[in-house]
Amino acid sequence: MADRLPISAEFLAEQNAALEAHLRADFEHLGAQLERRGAAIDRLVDRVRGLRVAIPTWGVGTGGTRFARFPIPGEPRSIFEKLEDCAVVQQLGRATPTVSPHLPWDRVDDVDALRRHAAALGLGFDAVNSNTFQDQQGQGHSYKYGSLTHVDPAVRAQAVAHNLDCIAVGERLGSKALTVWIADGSNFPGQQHFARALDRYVDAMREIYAKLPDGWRLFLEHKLYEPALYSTVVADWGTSYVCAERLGPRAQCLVDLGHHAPTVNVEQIVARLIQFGKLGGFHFNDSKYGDDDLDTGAVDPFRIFLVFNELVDAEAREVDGFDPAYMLDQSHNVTDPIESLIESAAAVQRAFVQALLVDRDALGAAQEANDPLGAAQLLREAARTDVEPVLRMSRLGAGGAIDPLAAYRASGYRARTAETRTAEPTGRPGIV
Ligand SMILES: [Mn+2]
Repeated sequence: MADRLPISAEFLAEQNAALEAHLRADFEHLGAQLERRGAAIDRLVDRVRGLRVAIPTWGVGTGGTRFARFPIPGEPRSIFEKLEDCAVVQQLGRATPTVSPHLPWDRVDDVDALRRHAAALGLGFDAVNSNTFQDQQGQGHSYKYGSLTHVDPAVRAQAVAHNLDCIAVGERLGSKALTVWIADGSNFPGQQHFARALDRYVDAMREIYAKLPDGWRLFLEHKLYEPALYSTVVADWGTSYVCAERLGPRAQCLVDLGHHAPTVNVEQIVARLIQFGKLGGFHFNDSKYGDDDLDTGAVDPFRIFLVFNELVDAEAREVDGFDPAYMLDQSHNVTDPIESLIESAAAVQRAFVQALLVDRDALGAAQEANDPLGAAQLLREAARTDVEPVLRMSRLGAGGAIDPLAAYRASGYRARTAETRTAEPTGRPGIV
């Protein structure tokens, strides 16, 4: 029972009351416009309300670069406080009811207490993320030269054991998936044997896959480069696909939008993975140069629209087994993470609704008729539709804030946490 919500219902009602009349007028106007295009606005509200985007626990801490991190007052110091911040995002935006935990950063003695704490805040748990990209205190073997692909079987065994532990904790939290991203690779030509390293990865992942509980999926997250700067073992979607295929039907590929070469056509990768039955889910973010982990839609909102265009297309075609998991994966270096997460979840919703507006019959006809401009125009028409009233009405109906960012700023939440969270953080705040 969600009985410990951080923002009071009275405050929310007050905030919404000031905006509701204008929202209803805007909604009616947009509804009439969309009706002329054959779309029912109430249906869009229902659809967006059904969209769920998980928040990573590390996303509510201030991120940083390899140069510096600039913490803000009132940052969460523990997983319990991180969940409180996640609850604010969910309470106001109503798009993010689950949290994706990370081990060992979120390790606690009493896992059941953590689950109860989340439930009291109106939150559940999404995919568990393992970490074999850094060494932990007291760890037997170092991951300096790799984890699941390390040349030493003892290191690989330790990394496998950690992933199995993540599954065990995830089961008690109510998770249904394990996401594995490894930092393994090399910094020098010749340092690592490409084929042997990948063989070791598949063998180690087989051990993890074999222990997946019923109903669980295993997500393989590829990444082009970094922290390894010459080669990465699971560098691209093709490698990821082959590994997922070798592991079995419950292994699927996870697409982090920032984990590709800058010129790669990500929406086409998405389409391919859908076609091959291996699209597991997403880590949403945006980027200009590399894995920048900027806010979703901040740099190129058309790109996320094009990704959702593929997702909505797959759904419309009722592709067998199509059930991608959505999560934000960002590093908030210069913003209040709560604000970034609120806006990013809305960016995902916006792209989804706009993609729903694409006239798929007309698009198919334009493709068959070799009408490039006509096809592109159908996408542009959908992408430039201001669907904000749909998002706002969806939030209002779900008990959230019509304008979640404004409500958050008016709530004084961060100032309150700055007063209460005064001691030094015990854990790592965000990704650096
Ligand atoms: Mn990611």
